[in-house]
Amino acid sequence: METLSKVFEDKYNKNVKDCTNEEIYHGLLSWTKEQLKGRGYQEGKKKIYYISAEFLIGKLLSNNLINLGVYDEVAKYLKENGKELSMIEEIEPEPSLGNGGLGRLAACFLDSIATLGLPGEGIGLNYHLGLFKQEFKDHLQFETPNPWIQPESWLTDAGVSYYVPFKGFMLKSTLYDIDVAGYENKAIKLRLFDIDIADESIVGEGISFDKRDLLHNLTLFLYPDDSDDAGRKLRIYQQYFMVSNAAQMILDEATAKGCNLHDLADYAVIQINDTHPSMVIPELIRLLTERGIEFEEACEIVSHVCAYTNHTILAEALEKWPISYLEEVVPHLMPIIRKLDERIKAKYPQENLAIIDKNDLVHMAHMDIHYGFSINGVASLHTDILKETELHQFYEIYPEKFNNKTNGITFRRWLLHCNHPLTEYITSMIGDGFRKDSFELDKMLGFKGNQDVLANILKIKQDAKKRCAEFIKANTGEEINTHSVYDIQIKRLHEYKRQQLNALYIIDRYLKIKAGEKPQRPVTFIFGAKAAPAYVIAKDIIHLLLCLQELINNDPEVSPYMKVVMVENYNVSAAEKLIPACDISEQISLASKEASGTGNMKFMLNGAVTLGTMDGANVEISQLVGKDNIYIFGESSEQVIEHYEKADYCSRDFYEKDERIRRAVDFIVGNDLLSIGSEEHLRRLHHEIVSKDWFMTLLDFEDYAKVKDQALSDYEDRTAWAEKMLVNIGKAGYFSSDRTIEEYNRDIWHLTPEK
Ligand code: B1H
Repeated sequence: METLSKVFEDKYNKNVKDCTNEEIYHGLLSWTKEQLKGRGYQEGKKKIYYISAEFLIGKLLSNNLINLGVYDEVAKYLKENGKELSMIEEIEPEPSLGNGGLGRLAACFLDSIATLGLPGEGIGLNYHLGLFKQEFKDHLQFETPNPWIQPESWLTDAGVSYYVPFKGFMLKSTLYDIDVAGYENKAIKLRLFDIDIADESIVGEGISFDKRDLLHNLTLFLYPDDSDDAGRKLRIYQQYFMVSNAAQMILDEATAKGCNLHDLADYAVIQINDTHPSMVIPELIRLLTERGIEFEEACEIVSHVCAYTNHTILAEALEKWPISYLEEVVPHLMPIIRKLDERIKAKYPQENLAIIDKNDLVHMAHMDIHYGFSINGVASLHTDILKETELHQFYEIYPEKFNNKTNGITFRRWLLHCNHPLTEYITSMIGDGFRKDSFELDKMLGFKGNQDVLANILKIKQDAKKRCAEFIKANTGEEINTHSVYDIQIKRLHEYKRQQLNALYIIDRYLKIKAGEKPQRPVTFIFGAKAAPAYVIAKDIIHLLLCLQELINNDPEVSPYMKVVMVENYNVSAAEKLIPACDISEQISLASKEASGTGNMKFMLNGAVTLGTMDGANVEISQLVGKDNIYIFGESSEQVIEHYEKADYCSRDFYEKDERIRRAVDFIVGNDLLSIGSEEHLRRLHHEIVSKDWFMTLLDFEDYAKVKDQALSDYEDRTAWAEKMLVNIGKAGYFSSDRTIEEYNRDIWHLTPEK
């Protein structure tokens, strides 16, 4: 710790004892950056370039210290000098370069790529204001900018820039790097492109800004709202800026290593994370032909370099850009995209395989599938649905391209960092091998039936719940009972994720308590969710949850038995505080709609029991833990897909026939809530549920309520519950992103790990 002490002396001319927490944070930041650089980077002839519009990396200080293997030493050193590392962590701003699971997955993957010693990097954009910060006022969501970049930060100017051509102008990029430490291994880089002239002062009220002022707005926000034409075009500008920089850099790096472009696939493999980076395909072809390669050969080369991951089957998220937009933003790509389309049409005339459809829309995913060598889904059920339904026509012509890569999470952040007590306890039981080989967690299962171990696991959970209650108090002002069951649903707000189903259960329980049915143990229903700024119904659901919070928590007859808390500005840091404390993990999407989910894995690893549908990775979780250790409800994905095909689901039938459902749904527009909230929002939501309910909330309500009641009653047998917790922890090894990345490398990337 001598070099660290010296940092404080050199930087502030003070002993660490006399430094403020801010000074200590900045001292640690520069010291840690030096340590990372000193470790060196994973190198190799062939490299994986993981291109993604989102990297939801979270705060980096503690994670870097853990991966550098110095966390305990630094914490001890600070303690000896009267400082708390956990307080220093609070100083760090959280970058918000992602929305949710897709961005967080990319961040977990970088951690695992570095840890496994694979040469690679992430490529994305340096959004100055990231995703918006969420604020609640009058029980509504408001959005404000989240400026996270400070004069001293984890970003390092790489001294690299490129010119990116748009119609009528060029933009010069600047490249910033963030080092991502491997766990007890060298680092890799996250490379974020930016423009120097981005100007935060153009942001007006909330997060409004001139969407056409491209010279100043290009890298201001992550996915600014795409509810209008200007917003959608800005997205295309951002995407092209990202991939043109990436393609130029990839070709430069390969050439510098001796690549003659014909052999590009020996130097580079590109993983296209959803369709946001799909323009990298025509852009690479454009650059290769500019450098003297024939068009046909350029197509061939690119088809051996690019691989595509699909993260969703929701139609609105599968990008289809009007030709007119592309002509306006990147006219030089259109001749290439047209040729790519013609080649396909010549071979496969079916409309549903076309890149350009009869409405002049460019299907980005179709381009990826035709011109990439691999396409993968993110959980076994999701990949099956892609093959059998959504992308069946492609599976028929390219069966060999399809493969599954079930998502994973990095245990460094989602166990070692966020849950020190559990990590230490597991280590005391089975040693520390699980930190590098996650499957060793399986050894925990040997302690099933051991009363001491079960008691310890319950104690660790109880302590986590106490810490979490403090966080909730600070965030929401609400006091919660630490002996209540913590039932948690934290994820983006979307109708398919069905926060509204959970809300209906809460209303039903409230009505029961009002009618005199007092449960033996209280439950705290905890939510955290941001709604896309233009997603009206999602915002209405937030409104409902906040109104329920107000009503229930202030009703002395009910609040001893249940409370509702909606955490404001849910983000990675909040997740780290909530997940260790969770008893019941809500994973209640309509079956077939959640491609994988990764929160489900984080909860399981921290000893929560899942209440979920047979959707996404819940299916694999249930296979691993067995039916006694998970609560499954609702219709299967086959049944749901059939409902959509036959268009035979009618929510109004459920509403009219089922008294219990009708009472809960009508409560949304009853006097209790109308006296708290806004009539416009509540009525619109009520109407949506009764007359549309696109994600079949009412269909699954009864089973959900039954199974949830069962889980809450099983919770009372504390020993039996602790066994369920133990099994969930022990079986979580499969969901390490190290396993996922090993599979990507084995089946798709074929890189040689550095020892
Ligand atoms: C996932 C997205 C996504 N899938 C469009 N797709 C976006 C699509 O702003 N946009 O335009 C943003 C995000 N995100 C998530 O990916 C899935 O819903 C999860 O089920 C999955 O676990 C995660 C990682 O694979």
